[in-house]
This record gives sequence, C-alpha cells and structure tokens, in this order.
Amino acid sequence: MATTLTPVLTKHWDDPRSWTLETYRREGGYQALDKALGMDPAALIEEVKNSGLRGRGGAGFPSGLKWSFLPKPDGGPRYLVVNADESEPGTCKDIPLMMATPHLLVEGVAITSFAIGCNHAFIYLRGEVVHVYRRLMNAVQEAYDAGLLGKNINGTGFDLDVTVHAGAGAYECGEETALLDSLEGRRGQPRLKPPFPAVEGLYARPTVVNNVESIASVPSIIANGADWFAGMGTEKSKGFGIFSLSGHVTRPGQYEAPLGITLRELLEMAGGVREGHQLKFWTPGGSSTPIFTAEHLDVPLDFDSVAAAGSMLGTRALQIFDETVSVVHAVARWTDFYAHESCGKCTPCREGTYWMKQIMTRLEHGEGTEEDIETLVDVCDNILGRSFCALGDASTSPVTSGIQLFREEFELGTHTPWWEAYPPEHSALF
Ligand code: L3W
Repeated sequence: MATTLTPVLTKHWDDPRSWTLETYRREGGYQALDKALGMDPAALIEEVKNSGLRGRGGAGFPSGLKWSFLPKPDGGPRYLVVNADESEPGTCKDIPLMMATPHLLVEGVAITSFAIGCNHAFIYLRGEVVHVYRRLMNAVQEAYDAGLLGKNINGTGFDLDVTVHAGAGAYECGEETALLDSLEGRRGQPRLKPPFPAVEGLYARPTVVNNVESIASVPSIIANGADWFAGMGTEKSKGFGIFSLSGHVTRPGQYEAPLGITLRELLEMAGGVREGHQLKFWTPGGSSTPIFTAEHLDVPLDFDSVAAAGSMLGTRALQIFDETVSVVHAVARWTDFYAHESCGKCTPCREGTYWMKQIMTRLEHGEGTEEDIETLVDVCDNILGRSFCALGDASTSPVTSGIQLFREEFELGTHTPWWEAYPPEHSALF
C-alpha cells in the first residue's frame, strides 16, 4: 500500500521563479522533448499506452488508447486540445500546476502533438483565471523564442503552433464537445457522441482532448520510460496523481501520490481533520462523485476500488467535511451550482436541476415535506442516464448519496432549518 508522496508534477512548485524557461531547463526541462523528437511517433504512442496512463480529468480513459483512435493521416489537419477548464467543485490541481510549471504543460503539448501528428495545439482555459492565462501566454512565448515551438523545432522539420484560448467561465465547457463548440466560437453546449472527437472534433477534424494533468504527465513518462510509471499505483490505475485536499483539514493543498493511496494515509500527511473535530463526509472526486463517510477512509483511491465502493475517483478532489456541517446545506450548495451551470440543452438536466434546487432550498429552511424527499429521489432517477452529457448525471450524485447515507438530515429538513441544527458559528466552511 502506498504511504509516501511521489512528487513528479509538483516537484518544482516551490522553486524560485519555477515558471520561467530558465528554471525549467536548469531542472532538466525539455530533455524529454529532445528524446521524443528522435523517436518514431508510433513508438511514443506505444510508450504512453504501455505506461497505463489514464485520463486525469475525471473519466480515466486510457490516454495512449485515445491517441491511437485517430484515423490514419489524410493530409488534413489534426488537433490536440488541452482541457484546462478546471471547474469541478473542489478540484484545484490544474490551475496550480499551470501557475507553477507552465513549461511542463507546454513540453507535454509538444511531445503529444509530435506523437499524434498535430501541428496546431490549443489550450482551453477558464476565462476567470487571468493570472494563469498570462503565465501560460508568457511560457508559450518563451518556448517560441527558444525555438521549442514554431517552425522546424530542433531542426527536425516538425512545426507546432500553440494557441492559448480563454473561455468565458462555464462548467459545461469542461465537457469535451462543449469545449470544442466554445473554441469554435459557438455557445458551449455538448455535441452528440459518437462521433467522438478522436474522429470528428475541432473543425470536424480528428482531435485529441486531454486534461492538463494527463498531458503534463507525458514528459516524465517519455524521460523515465513506461515501466517506471507503471511501477507506481495499482494494477489498473497506474502512476501517480495530484490529490487536492480541501475543507476541514489541517493542511489543505495538493498532495501528489501513487493512485491507490487512501484518504486515511493522505490525512496523516495533511495533519488530519481540523483539531478537535471528526470526519463526517467527503467527496473522492469532486461534487460530481457520490459522497463517502468515515467508513470509506481505507478505500484505495484508484479508479476501480472507488467505483466498487459506490463512487468515482473523478478528479481526486477530496473535500473534507467535519461533524459541524449540515449535509443538507452542503448538498444544497452543490445543487445551486449544477442548476446555475446547466447549459439548458436537454430537458432532464435543465428542468431537473431547477426542481432539485427548489426542493433543496425548502429542506434547508426546514420547510420541506416527506414527499419532497421522495420527489428528489424521483427527479434524480429521471435525470440519471437520461441527460445529454455527464453534467446532469453528476448533479444527482450528491443528492442521492446524501439521502442514502444521511436520510435523517433530510427528514430534519421537514421541520428544522439547517442553521438551527448546525449553528454556522461552529463551521469554518459556510
Ligand atoms: C473514441 C470511443 N474516444 C470514450 C473518449 C471520450 C473522452 C474520454 C472519456 O466525462 C467525467 C464525467 C464527469 N472512441 C471513446 C472515446 N472516448 N469512448 O474518452 O469519455 P467519457 O464519456 O467516459 O467521459 P467524459 O464525457 O469525458 C468526464 C467526471 O469526469 N468529472 C468531471 C470533472 C470535471 C472537470 C473539470 O473541472 N473541468 O474535470 C468528475 O468526476 O462527471 O463522468 O475524451 O471522447 N469509443
């Protein structure tokens, strides 16, 4: 069982001026690109496949396999799009990574583009994070100036342009096809799949869409080899990942560790739940993943174990709540979020999240009824598996798991406002 941290992506976050090309190169940066440019692109894809890297944006789809889905070259363009639209509640890994070591992402973009035969890559970023946008733009410019991007990189004949695009700040644009629509200048709403982006993506051309952390993992895999990466983690969830701990924890932050580590182990490193309090519930992968309780402290945080325990590893956004927090109040905040962020394209999500919000508000205020709880379950049942994209499904996770695990708190909402049952002065969160 994993008990220690494995800083790879986070290794240089605290170095002075870690974001500059000078620092990055001093620490060995862009050596993996040199190596990759001397390799056969097919061998690069094979290396990433063999590493077992699975997408770090939530779904865990094998990255090398996704790359190999691209159809044979037909002379037309093919694209790499980095999903840097980090918005899942509790997720705070891609933004610190891009702030601290943007060149790690740029190097990953260059290697991946070479592997898949892409000459124009895009990094799609949340519009609100202007500081990250500036930092990425600076890093991309530094890379152009040093001949690491642009025409004839390292004299190999490989050309690559990188465009950093800031969206307008919509959770929905983290869904890969909504992101592509937004990037094309349209309203960010999901497309029907199939065709998957690998076949018909940006401008209807073959496109690989990968999360920031997935792409940033590529240089270390190429530098150290697939076996090195596959030697960490578990059998089906190989390698390491950044776990974001937030909420009622003594030392919140990003902890990079092998997949399969448990929350108990992570909490030990993070100084435990805040002093004098006990763990009540937590999310393994953001608010879109069913909540867990103290009973799940020893569930290995890998894709399969978390799924077997009834949730999803998602983005490894571990939001920790202690006994001072009303489950109904926390779930109501998330429900507000999904209702606000629903893109409106499909009826189950657009209407369902609206109705969930109305009912959750009543329960929060102690004005709900027994029937409200049944209606909530019914609304969730009518969204799950019937919405156009994962946002609708995700909105049901906190509600159904909350009712399953803490039904008595929802029943309390039929007569007592949350702030009377859980006086807010005791809670650091709300
Ligand atoms: C080609 C096939 N490609 C699948 C590709 C597909 C995509 C990837 C995964 O949702 C989850 C969601 C959220 N040919 C393919 C194929 N692909 N079959 O594989 O696809 P999929 O549909 O399993 O998932 P998704 O739509 O990408 C992502 C969960 O992540 N989540 C969300 C986090 C939100 C953020 C954020 O803040 N931006 O990351 C958290 O848990 O609920 O289940 O590339 O094209 N036959």
